Amino acid sequence: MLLCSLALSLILLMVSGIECEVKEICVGSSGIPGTPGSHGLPGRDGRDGIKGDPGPPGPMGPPGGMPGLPGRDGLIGAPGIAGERGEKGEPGERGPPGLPAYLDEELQNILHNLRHQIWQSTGVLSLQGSMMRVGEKIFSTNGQSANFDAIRELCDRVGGSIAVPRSPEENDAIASIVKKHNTYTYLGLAGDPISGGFYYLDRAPVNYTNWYPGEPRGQGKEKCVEMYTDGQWNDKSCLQYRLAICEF
Ligand code: MAN
Ligand code: CA
Repeated sequence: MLLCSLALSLILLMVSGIECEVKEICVGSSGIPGTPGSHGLPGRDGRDGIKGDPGPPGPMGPPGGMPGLPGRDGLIGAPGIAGERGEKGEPGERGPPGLPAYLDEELQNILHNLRHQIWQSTGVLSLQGSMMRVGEKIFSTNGQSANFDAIRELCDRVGGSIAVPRSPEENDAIASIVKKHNTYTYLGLAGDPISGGFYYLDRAPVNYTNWYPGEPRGQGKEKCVEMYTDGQWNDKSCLQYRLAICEF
């Protein structure tokens, strides 16, 4: 203990700048280390770390909140089905005058094609034997038989009239159809019960006949005329079934 106070005194003297003489210097062995001091106080908080990733969405909340605002309009839908056809409009104003037909190239083309198609169709129908052409007239049959009124209606319906020959050539043409089908036909003639004479259906008097010898002998009671397979005529009741032949 003495050694230490001397050493300390020496140090103190040197620090304070006071000169003095120290005559004794003591040297000893180091003592046993002291026990460690207690822990210091905790340090200050460090700086904030970097921001973390966003967390997963939370569970749906309980119902009962205020309804939200209406959403925006949706996309335009597919077009609807077409409406019913409207009424026909008023005719438009008259257009400017066209070209003379012979200078109208388009019209001439149409006419040329029409003529060609008619010519082809006529050829095909003639080959098939389903039409007989005599001059301007065409005779045709559907091969079926009916009474006089039904044949008249059939021919009217297709834009023709019941066949009636007005010349030997026309009579031959009808006769060839009758012969081919081996069935008598009615002609477009009507008997007048009063006069006993026969007329075309437009009431004009007949100017060509081909009666079978002795006919007409129905005395106004047989008001229709049939054609035999040899082309000769007979006055006959109108309710028989005869081959339907029309003329156009
Ligand atoms: C039947 C009918 C008559 C016809 C005579 C001819 O009676 O067809 O229309 O005049 O035969 O004999
Ligand atoms: Ca008769």
